[in-house]
Amino acid sequence: DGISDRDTDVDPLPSSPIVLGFSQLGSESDWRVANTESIKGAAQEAGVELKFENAESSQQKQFEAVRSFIQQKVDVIAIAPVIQSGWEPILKEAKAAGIPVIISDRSIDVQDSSLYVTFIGADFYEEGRKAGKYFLDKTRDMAGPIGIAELKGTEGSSPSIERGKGFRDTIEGHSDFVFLESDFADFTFEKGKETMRRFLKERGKEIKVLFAHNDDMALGAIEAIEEYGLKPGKDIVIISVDGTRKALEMLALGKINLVVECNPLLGPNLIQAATEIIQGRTLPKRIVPAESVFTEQMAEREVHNRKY
Ligand code: GZL
Repeated sequence: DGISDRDTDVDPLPSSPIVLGFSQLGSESDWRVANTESIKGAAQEAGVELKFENAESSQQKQFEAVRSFIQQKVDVIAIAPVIQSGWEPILKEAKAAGIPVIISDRSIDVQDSSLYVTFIGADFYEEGRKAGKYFLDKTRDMAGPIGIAELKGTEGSSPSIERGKGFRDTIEGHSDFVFLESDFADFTFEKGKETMRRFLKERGKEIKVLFAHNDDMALGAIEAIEEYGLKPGKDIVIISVDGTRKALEMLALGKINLVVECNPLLGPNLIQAATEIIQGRTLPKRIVPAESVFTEQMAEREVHNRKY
């Protein structure tokens, strides 16, 4: 009968381009800028029409962006959620409109996981554990009490909550350590510098270790530490997360002692997931990008590989 036995269970890509509405949470850090560029680049390469909205760290603006994507009847919605709570109502509106949702970068706290197709993002708890393990190694020969300062990211965001928990869970039970100072600094250079200035004013040389939840805050803290007259990476052990070029340059200079990688290049994963949803494929509920750690010894080689 001449009918080909074509594989009929996967729809061919629609002739018109896929329209993806993406609510990006902000532009607070080098990581975020790299993440945005990765997503825009991957969409362009795949011929996906990207509607991009930057919420400048406002969850309310993210809700408005998602609502506008629903009104425009986009094919898929993707969200990088600034904080993990409060997402049920808007996700129910997307579900009612029959538009699939992908969560990208940070995770959300919802009872009904059918409200999104998949979450593509790092294991922040594991990143915190990596920081804790390094901290234990690095301070093994230090006499206690070892004062810790912590620059937390955005309050209520999953990376900040999970990195802090992974770090604490790894070092608890070691009585030498004491958290002297811990505060939110929104993942930005400026807030990191300002907060570290305050920590030093209050605690000075008692601070032996700084755990910064991202590179931008660590870079700000380095300036505050040098202004104060101490040597970052020497007088204060500094651990950071992300793996940006600027942080690896500080690592090579010995001003940061460990950078835990958090990969921002999620664009290809996100575009692939959106395409597969439109093709009617089923996706895993969770997609975790590969990532490692950078030590001082690795810095020289690695700093030249950084794309962001
Ligand atoms: C982590 C990401 C965090 C980065 C920060 O996936 O959400 O937000 O660690 C960024 O640099 O601001």
